[in-house]
Amino acid sequence: MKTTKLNDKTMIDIDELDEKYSIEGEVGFAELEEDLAFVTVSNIHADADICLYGAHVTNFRPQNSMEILWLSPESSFEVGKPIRGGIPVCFPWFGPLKTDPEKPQHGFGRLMYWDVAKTASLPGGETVVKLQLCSSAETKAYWPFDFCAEMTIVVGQTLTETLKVTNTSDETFEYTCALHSYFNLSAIDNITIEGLQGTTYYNQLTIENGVQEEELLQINEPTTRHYLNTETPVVIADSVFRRRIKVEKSGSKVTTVWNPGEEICAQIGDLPDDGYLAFVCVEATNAFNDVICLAPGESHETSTIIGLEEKDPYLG
Ligand code: TA6
Repeated sequence: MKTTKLNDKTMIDIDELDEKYSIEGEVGFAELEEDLAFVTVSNIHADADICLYGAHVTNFRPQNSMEILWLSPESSFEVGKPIRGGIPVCFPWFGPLKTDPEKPQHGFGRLMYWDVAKTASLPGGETVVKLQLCSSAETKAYWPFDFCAEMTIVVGQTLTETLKVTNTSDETFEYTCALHSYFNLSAIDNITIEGLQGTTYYNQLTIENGVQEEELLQINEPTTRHYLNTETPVVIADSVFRRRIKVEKSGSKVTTVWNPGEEICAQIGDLPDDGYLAFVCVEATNAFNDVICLAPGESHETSTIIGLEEKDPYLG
């Protein structure tokens, strides 16, 4: 029996997961990256790895294509620390918890093992992986509410990730969240981001609002912008990788764009000093003026859909 350490009390049985949820030639379970348990998906459309710790997609590579997501070569893969890169799930709060800044930044969703609820193969060849994190004594040490969070990941030509949160308690609660995707770039200088022109953003670094006048956003300085009241798709056009990554979303009215720039990057332990050159984060966020409030029994879904734009103008 092969097991992976979850925390002091619990172990994950990889063989048992394999028996219950693997799909021959398509879905498997493995300990990758030190001791963490992953779901590995490979189908006619794409390959993806999903770490059960954090319900964290670390790789997504459509067939005949390069990796879409960026994973830090210096990421820790250790219970208690978040994975750097891929798609961290920030839940049930985004950024620091205002009422208690001692609690972990971006919540505990990325710091806990999620259960496997289902795997399935769709008629079109896509693969569905459903993970679940419901309230427990462990989550209540951070946050007092009863909830059930379900992460549905569909690996196809696009990667669709949906976080559905249900209030299973008898009181109303609020939460914030983000699907904090890191995208793999040839270099930050080679990209433009389309889809945000005319949108008001909260600049977290200057603590003021601005409106993006330019049609194309270029990142040439540290950037933490939360674009407000926007649900439009964003395209990251990379002139050297010659590809356009399309990031669509639903259930989120804030789009966050983050790149730390050189100085801050050098201070972040799990990023290489020049790591800021290799990625940009474009995130489906619910925070700021888009806090989610759920009455007992209510649910909310936040989705991000990531893929390559079919028509690639770089390729003619
Ligand atoms: O989404 C942007 C942001 O909140 C930034 O402020 C920056 O700190 C980033 O996320 C990374 O946060 P992390 O806790 O993963 O280092």
